[in-house]
Amino acid sequence: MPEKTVYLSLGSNLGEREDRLGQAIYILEREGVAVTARSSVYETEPQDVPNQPWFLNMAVECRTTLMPMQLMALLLSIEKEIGRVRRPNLRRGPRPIDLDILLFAEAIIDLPQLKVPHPRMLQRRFVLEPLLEIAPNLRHPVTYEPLGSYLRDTMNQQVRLRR
Ligand code: GSY
Repeated sequence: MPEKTVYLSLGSNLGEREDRLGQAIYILEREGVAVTARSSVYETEPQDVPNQPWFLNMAVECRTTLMPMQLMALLLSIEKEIGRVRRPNLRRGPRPIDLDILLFAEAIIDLPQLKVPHPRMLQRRFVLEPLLEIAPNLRHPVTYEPLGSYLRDTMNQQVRLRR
């Protein structure tokens, strides 16, 4: 498969959160995925599941020859590798690392195991803010709207740059 540009969201709300983001990037590169841009790290209010610690989130741009399902399998294996190393018995609590495919070139994928663009990315400030930092001109492959136009509706969600 020819090389494609993909965007990933990284999040952690357990333990040494910043180390885990760095570890995920290290493993991506170790496995042959070139990380070509990385956003700042943001401290973000938990969405979906309340009453859990705040997350650190960031976005990365990558170049890869993997197929979408292969990339997803790699992300799952990285989640396992990081989770297993640091907290073998904490399976249902907050996750040490979460890795999501946001965009895979211009692809639109609607499989039970994988949906791209990420179905909730437009409602999540913790995704949009880091993503727009590294790729301010991206458009959504389904709506063709600039991604920046979705940010306004997420401004009630708290996000701050980590210093
Ligand atoms: O979907 C990724 C896991 N996740 C997050 C996250 O990464 N950041 C914030 N702020 N809230 C979240 N809720 C879930 S689930």
